Amino acid sequence: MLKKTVLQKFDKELFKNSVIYNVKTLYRKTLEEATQQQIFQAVAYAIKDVIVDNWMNTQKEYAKQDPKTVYYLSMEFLMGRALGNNLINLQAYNDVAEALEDLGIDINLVEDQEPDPALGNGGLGRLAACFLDSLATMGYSAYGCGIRYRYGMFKQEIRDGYQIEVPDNWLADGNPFELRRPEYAKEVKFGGYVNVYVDENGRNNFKQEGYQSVKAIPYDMPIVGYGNGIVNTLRIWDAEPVECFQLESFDKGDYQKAVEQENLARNIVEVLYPNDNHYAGKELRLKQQYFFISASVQEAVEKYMRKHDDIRKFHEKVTFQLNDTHPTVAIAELMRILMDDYYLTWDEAWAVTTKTCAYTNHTIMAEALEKWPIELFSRLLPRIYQIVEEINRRFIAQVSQQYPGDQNKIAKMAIIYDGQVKMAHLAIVSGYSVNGVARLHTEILEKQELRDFYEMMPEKFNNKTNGITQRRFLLHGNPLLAQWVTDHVGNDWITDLSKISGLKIYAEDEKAQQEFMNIKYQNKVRLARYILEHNGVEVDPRSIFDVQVKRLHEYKRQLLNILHIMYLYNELKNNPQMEFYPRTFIFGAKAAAGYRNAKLTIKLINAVADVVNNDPSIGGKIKVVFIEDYKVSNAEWIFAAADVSEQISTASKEASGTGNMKFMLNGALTLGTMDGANVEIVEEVGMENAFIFGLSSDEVIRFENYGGYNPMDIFNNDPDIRRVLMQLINGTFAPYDTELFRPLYNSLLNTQSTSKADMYFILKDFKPYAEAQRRVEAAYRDEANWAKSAILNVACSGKFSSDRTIQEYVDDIWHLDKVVLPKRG
Ligand code: 26V
Repeated sequence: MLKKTVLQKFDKELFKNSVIYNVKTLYRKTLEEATQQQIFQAVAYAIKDVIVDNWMNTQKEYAKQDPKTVYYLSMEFLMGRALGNNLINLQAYNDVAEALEDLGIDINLVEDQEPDPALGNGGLGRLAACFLDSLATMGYSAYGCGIRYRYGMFKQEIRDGYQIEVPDNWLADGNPFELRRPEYAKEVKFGGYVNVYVDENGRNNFKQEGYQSVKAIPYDMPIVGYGNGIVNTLRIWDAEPVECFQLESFDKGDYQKAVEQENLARNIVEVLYPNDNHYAGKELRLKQQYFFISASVQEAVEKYMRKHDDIRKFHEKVTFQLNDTHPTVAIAELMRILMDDYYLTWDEAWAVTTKTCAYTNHTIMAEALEKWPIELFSRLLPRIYQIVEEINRRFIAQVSQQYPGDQNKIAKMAIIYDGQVKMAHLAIVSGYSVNGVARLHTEILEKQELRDFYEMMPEKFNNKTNGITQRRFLLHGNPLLAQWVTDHVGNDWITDLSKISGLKIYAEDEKAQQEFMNIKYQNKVRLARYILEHNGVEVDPRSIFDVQVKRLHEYKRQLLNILHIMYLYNELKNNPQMEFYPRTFIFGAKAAAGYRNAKLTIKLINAVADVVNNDPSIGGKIKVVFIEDYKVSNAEWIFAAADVSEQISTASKEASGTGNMKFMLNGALTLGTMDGANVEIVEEVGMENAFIFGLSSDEVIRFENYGGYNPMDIFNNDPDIRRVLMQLINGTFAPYDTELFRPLYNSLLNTQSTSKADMYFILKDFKPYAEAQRRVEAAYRDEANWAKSAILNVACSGKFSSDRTIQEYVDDIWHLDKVVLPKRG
């Protein structure tokens, strides 16, 4: 096809020719005739051409150097668009933008043609994507292993203020960056029964029979390291029916089975479960888990055996990181392969497995804990269930030995108990590492949620505070600020974010402050344009942009935010002359499709927006905007434009948060509780450069354990709060249906609802929040001081790079070897 370019020396003419050539051969068109989508495809293929060279070279070098490899096993990878990110990491973004300009093409429009690959829900999936970026950039051999969902996270449309879920057919135009690898297909078996045969050596051989199977086909996506020529692989598995029958020889049973197998293959990778933090116990979900895990583990073992002869040393070259409990069947699958395919004894297989698997916990929310009914688990995965039973039997024996006669310990710690398989317990018992995702979160795991396990095996527990990639969330998302940072401290921050601390000396520099505020203003203009285009709402870029973007969940307390806006609106109506700095409240959030209160909160936000935005009597001082379809691509613009970062979860509930870090990196000030990584953010930047309020996690946990909180007391004693709550049920924001928001009212006050009243302490934290918001306003009025705080936030964000996080995983858990590619000519 085309002569290959070497990445360091970008050849503009060659690239332009490549785009023109691709448009011709892909679509039989000239550039002038091609659609925007076709131009995107042509550009993407031209870039892929460069990437594939580096990809081959990297994998060849890995084969030669044979470094230890991490397999990051995850049900979710929230990658976001690839084109812009690949250009950034190839250090070719500006060159390509220029080359396209020569052709009369705007790179932004080309990027905008790419569907946002949204194979994840929220924090957990986006963290996986940031980790892959860091692993490649730092030269570590790594695979991401996941599922190639046909439909990713639904697209959100807002109609009449309600969320509508629209299917996300992200593969409709094809994915130019992926590579189908049928030669690495694997068979995955479900159901049937297990027979034991004694072989000629007198060994028991376990064989699954009468099963249905699915063929797993891997698709590889390149993960481009920044400026180092390294390209790792995200391997996502598609399902196809196994082709194994001749139609003539079908008897009735065979035919039935063939149809069932085909349906299994069709269904299994159809759609990402759009639940975040809520376990539903769906059979198809367990099928998805075993499907991608079995294929990934099989491939990891085969790849290892292609180069090594002793499977007993597998753990010296391979480690599996389990992204939450979703991939935990990997433990039993590895045991199965080692025993049934490689004839290791139980003890030998256990020795390998327990040195290979490590588990990350991402939430303490009880409703997210995965517990599979024995009936379902053993029916779907009969051999895997046998192995889990044996792990459980041996573990219980160990607990009984250590705590003789303590039945309660067994009840609390068993892997199989009360008719259920508890995946977190399996992961903790069978892995060599258990980590939380922020210091506070890990402490809560050790002292509360996983206390029994921590006491029994403290050496496994460790903290890995999350991080984010500055390449996507500053260099790509905020080019103006990125350039400004580079102008002041050089460009080392791109691969070593600790270098950004060099900005500290400019925090009080008047010129720097003005430049910073000017950049923020331009980013606010960019977002305002997006909002006008997509929402039809006009917002003033001179107002304070106060932003809460994240999944919608009661514990994240978007409801607190909107109730406070209702309160502010009441204040302004009461006293139109009061001092009030204009504010734009920006929300973005998807709600799980079946989560009633979450969806109703979206409706409430939009209902309040309708009233407030159209009330001339407040003179446009408050604007409320709900950004439709919050996703990685618009997130980049939102972070860049934010003044205030709302991180207001009920203390103890948000394991870490990573949005909080993206805001900080972009110079927004945190308004938040002492929860998750907020604690560490404040530790880095200083209390005086953030707005902290509300109950502490200890206080929340004390109320939860010992009672003593009654929201009705607050309702009765505080007229401001009472007024706001009454407005939920008197038609102020829903004159056509006064009962519309009753469930939200009930969740705060009423014991009619099934759960406790105000479980998330919204009323308790309301006045402290309002007071913190007053501090925000006062601070913003002092522009120089605000700029100083904002610059310090950027300067102190170094710790929150996922590069730092990954280095800690490497040092404490994975022990990977760093790979440096030899220089190429
Ligand atoms: C959990 C479940 C439970 C079973 C059903 C489907 C499903 C899908 C996703 C999840 C993940 C919930 C956990 C999660 O996303 N945790 C978030 O992880 C972030 C990265 O560590 C962290 O920053 C957030 O605080 C935490 O909420």
